[in-house]
Amino acid sequence: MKVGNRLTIYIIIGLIAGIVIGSIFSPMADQAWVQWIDQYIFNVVGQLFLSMIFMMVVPVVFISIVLGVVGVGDPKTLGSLGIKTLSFYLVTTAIAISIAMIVALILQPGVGQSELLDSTEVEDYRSNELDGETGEAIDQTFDQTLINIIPTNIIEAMGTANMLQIIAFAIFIGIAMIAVKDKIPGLIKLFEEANEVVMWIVLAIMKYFAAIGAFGLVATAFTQAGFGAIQQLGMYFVCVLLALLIHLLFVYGSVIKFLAKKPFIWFVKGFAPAMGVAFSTSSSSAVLPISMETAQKNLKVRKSISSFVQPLGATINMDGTAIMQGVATVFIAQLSGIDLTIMQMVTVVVLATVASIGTAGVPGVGLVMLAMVLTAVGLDPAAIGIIIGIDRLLDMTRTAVNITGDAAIASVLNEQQNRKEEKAKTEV
Ligand code: DAS
Repeated sequence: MKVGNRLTIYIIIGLIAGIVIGSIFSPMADQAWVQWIDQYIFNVVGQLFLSMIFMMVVPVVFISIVLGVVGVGDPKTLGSLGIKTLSFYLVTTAIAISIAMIVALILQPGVGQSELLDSTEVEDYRSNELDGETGEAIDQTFDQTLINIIPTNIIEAMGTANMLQIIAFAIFIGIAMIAVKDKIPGLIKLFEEANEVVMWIVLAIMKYFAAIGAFGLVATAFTQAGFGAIQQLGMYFVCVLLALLIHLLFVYGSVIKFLAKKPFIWFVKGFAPAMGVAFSTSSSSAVLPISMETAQKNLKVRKSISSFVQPLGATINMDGTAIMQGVATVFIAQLSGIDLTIMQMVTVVVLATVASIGTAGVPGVGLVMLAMVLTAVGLDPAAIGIIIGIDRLLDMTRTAVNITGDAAIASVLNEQQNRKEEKAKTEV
């Protein structure tokens, strides 16, 4: 079963219908009948779809990475693939934040809007203790993030969908399976057969529920947030979208054209189904099985590369999130009448890159990490209260960019592997 063009069209129709209907309902969101429809139709349909794809994340990621590592076949090659992957991820994220800050410095979304700092949302945010996740995220230093990569209890890691720990454990298992390959033909076959089963389920969920699920998720988001929330923060909203678009078209466009040697239109058309589901779910982790299947089936990325590069990327590579953080930091500095120094901007670039490493791709995680970035450059983290209202809408767009970056890097590494194998053939 292929993630074909017809499915892409159905998903796009679902997304557009969700945006239109949600925007129509938004001004009436306080009416009981609208709340009933939102809660018992939009939300239920959307959450059922989200739960179904979340259900598949842990088995798909674990099985795929084990098979991906076994497919690479040699720990040394795996090591070089890992170093190239991490290098590409860090460079594109740093570029993303830089683009975001330049756009915000030029368009100045926060200048002349200092009254926003006195808004009730900021007070609410300041009065509530930073909730557990935010507080924990701020406290988690870089060394703790590194130490936490190794799971002390793999069942707990899987139970809590701790993606970095699941990836680390799967890599250990894969390397061990390479070492004892001759003694375990049945185990490798078992993983291959299990992969067929879980991927069939993922595609069935996509085929039968993606369009209606995307509609439900987007309709409820726009009913609750709606375009009304954007008016007050229009320039901020425009800055984030503009920076995301620049990064998508120029950075990923160049990566695909010059490094993956593929037409960018072909890449976007092939990856569109995953981008649509990422947009509706706002979760890189939830869409991971679909983004891997789409990259393998439509972008012709080898399973061994896709299974290693994309799960890693869904957790540590979030260019879209970094872009929001770059714009938001400059926006909040401008609201506060503060001109960020070059050193502070470099701190934002480094911290936003590091911040995205330890966080799984779930809805709203970027805002949680923004608190840490703001604190580090001496800005008031409570100012997040200003942008929280429209963050759900921006989260959709930046999540689609996050997973597109992962697929772009996977395509580059796949092309490099193609050229390596062609060169080996000509030398024979
Ligand atoms: N929703 C996150 C993701 O899944 C991104 C974010 O919150 O910034 O990638």
